[in-house]
Amino acid sequence: MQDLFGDDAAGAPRRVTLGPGAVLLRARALPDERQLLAAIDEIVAAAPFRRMVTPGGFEMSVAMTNCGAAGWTTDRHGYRYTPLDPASGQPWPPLPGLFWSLARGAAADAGYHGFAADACLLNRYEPGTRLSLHQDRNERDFSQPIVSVSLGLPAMFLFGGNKRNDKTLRVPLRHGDIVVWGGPSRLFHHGVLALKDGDHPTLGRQRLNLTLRKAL
Ligand code: MD6
Ligand code: FE
Repeated sequence: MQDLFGDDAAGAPRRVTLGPGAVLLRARALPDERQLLAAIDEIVAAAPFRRMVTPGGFEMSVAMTNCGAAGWTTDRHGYRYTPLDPASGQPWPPLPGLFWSLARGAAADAGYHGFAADACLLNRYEPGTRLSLHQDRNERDFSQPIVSVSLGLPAMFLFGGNKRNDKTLRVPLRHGDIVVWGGPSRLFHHGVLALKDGDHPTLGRQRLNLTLRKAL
């Protein structure tokens, strides 16, 4: 049994299969930590985190922003990718080369060769915030995987199946972990439980998540 649930033991696997086509690469982003955080600061200076509104009229608890050729947004009119940041009317900040290359490398490690991200959604969780079970299906090409980078406080990730009420696996995600999924699990439902309070050495009382996609 792989160590999905407990604390990292010495020699715990750095690569864990979560489901068909879905792989957790523990600590895969750690060598790039400092440059990632510097790039995030630049993005957020140009396109600040904001709480978006769902088509149903609810303000999301998780704050979001984007970089790349298109950014994921939601408002009263629906979920979609837009080339401009609706808050500024300007293009989203460019996708940093490091994001592109890290996503390409992690995808290749998981068996997806030639991944070329063109968009990145940044999520910011503060204690108590959560992301309810959803599918990522606003991208044009479901043959391409999504690469997800976790930074800051740990979170409990829920990884389900094609049906909303399929049983979910609980996966603790920690600073530096990368999850790659595509293929048969590309449209699996997933979510994040309410973030527990804590104080991360570099990020303080928050968790950041980057999801790199080929949206267009
Ligand atoms: C998060 N992640 O980890 C939320 N979506 O904060 C996602 O919603 C997600 O990790 C698609 C693919 C990978 C993900
Ligand atoms: Fe998602």
